[in-house]
Amino acid sequence: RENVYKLPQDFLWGGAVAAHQLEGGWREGNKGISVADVMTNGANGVERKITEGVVAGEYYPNHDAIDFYHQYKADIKLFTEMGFKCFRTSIAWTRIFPKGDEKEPNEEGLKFYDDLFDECLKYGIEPVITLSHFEMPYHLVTEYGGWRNRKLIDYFVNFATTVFERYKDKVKYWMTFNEINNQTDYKRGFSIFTNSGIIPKDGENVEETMFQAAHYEAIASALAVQIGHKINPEFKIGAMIAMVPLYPATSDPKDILKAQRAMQWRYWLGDLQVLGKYPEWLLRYQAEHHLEIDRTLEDLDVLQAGTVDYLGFSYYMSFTVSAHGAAETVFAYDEMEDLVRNEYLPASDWGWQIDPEGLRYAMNWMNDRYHIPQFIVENGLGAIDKVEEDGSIHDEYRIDYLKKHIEQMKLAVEKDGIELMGYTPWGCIDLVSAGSGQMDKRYGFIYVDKNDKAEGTLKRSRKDSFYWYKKVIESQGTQL
Ligand code: P53
Repeated sequence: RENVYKLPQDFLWGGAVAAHQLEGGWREGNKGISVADVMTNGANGVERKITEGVVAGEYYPNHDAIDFYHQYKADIKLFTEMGFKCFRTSIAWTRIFPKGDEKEPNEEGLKFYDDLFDECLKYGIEPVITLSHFEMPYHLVTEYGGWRNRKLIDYFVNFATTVFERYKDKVKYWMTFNEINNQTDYKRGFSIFTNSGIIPKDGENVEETMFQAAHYEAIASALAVQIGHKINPEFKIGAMIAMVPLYPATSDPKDILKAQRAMQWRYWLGDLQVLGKYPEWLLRYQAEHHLEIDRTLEDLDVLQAGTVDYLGFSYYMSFTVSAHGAAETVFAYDEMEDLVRNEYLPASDWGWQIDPEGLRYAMNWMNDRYHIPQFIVENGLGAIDKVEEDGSIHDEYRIDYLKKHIEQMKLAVEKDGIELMGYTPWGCIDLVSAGSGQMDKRYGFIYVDKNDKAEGTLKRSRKDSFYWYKKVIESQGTQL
């Protein structure tokens, strides 16, 4: 490998978003209804509601979002001004297959992404594309029960094949499922719905359902990887994992073991996609708990044959676990019960513990385990921004957060020798929060004039971090 121990010349600096969080235009161009279209706004500490279809009188922030659907040209110009080398977004599945189970794609949706990618390429910006980012067709939920159903594999593969074929000369970097491992925290309705379109039924063993859904998704991902490589051998197709390292609360061996098992619990979907196989502990766990999973021998071959080219991941925070809480030290790890505060770390206003060194730790942990290139496809600080009288926005807290994380990212590359493809901070332009549905939880370098009550002109303006990030890219990360 050339350029080892420094950021490569072609390092992909950029920014990341997802279709449903910024496009709006929820009924335009024949778009169908997605799972994001039936989620209301929440607030800090208040979960979003998942309604039965779109209900009159409720507010659904993703419907209009920041109107990127109509304003993308001007927004991409702003990304260009910052010097972006890449732009990570997703293709809204419902623009291409409005219901999800059609045979033929919707041409208007395909055309929209042709234009969007052309606009990026015009400025030398590489599109980095997630296939499924919390926005699967809602019809697949109501008709098929979401990813409980093996049929979803075919529908996803049809979608993936369609867009691989269509954009094979425009897009080289792909990811299959966004934060596929969120659902290991299956007790949280949000995760299992946004990942897999699952609304638990009364009396359902949701843990079993989660294992089934995740299995089908891993198969769908592995098939997509194989098909993608046939369509264009140059494609780089990655997994996308929410990386939140879990630390032991103390040096008590019980805590150490708990933290180790918590890491295994949270990252086995990485094993499926990167190593192409189930870890032994998980097979044993499923057998012991009499979980019945539809998993054929052929499936296991597919997994093995469809391992990913790189590991994309998001990194925002770390967690700390204790074996001294409600649950005894067992194999299972329960995110609702086992987490404790880490007294060494500050937290954001939303309680996300800020831990730059955890990024370096996490990158090393993944490298030791997987030995494949990494791509930081999300990182950032959600915060309330204040617009001054003169229109300026002094977001030094955001600059401070990103600067410290980039420092650790560089150490992981320069001192630890990790191969890193790029860095795309989350929400490079303000958008709708996935977790809370808020606009006022902002991540952007670019401010968008719209608030939690849907008021505002949608006008875009540059925050202090905009000028700062431009300099970071220009100096290849040396001027922080
Ligand atoms: P929001 C939880 C934990 C870590 C990342 O999140 C998460 C979540 C889900 O809330 O999601 C990712 O908007 C996700 C993005 C999301 C971003 O992180 O809740 O891939 O869609 O917007 C930030 O502040």
